[in-house]
Amino acid sequence: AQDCLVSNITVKQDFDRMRYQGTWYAVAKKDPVGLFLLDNIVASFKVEEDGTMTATALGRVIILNNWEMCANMFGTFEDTEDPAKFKMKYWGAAAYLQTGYDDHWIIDTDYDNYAIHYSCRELDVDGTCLDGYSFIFSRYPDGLRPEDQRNVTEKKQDICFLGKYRRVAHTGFCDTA
Ligand code: AZE
Repeated sequence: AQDCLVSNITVKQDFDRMRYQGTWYAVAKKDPVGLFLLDNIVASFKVEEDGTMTATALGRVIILNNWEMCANMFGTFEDTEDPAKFKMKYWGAAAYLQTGYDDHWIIDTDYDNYAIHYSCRELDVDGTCLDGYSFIFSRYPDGLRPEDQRNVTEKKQDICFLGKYRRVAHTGFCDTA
């Protein structure tokens, strides 16, 4: 969307939740306002027997008085009329973690290598996104394949977050949590 209107952002056509299942490593992220997952972010998606999509996520966080820990998060996805747009209800394994209800849009994915996620938490009065976050996911912890990078950059621009991403390190911090 050249105009950056959230309502003009296009998502993956005919999104197939079955093929989206399994492990995705966050390789880059655009942060929202406030507390957020820092790094070592790994998400795992699953389609339940009744067809509902669910996910777990791990990631390093710093909460309260500079307490560093691995957040163990859960999410359930509510379907909308668009198969690639969900509402995600999420919560932490521990009560002091975050709970929320966010948009969860799959902008693009080839299911086997990369995925671009988008969530706008707050719309501005002009219809652009005032507060949002996004993850670039890869099936590999080392990053994106070179052949996927151009497309991912294009999509970052389409969602008006180009230049706002930071690389997500994978150091093994959450590997035994
Ligand atoms: C996501 C992948 C699918 C499952 C979930 C995700 C989001 C999780 C958060 C967690 C924030 C935790 C904080 C704790 C102090 C999109 C990665 C649940 C937003 C800030």
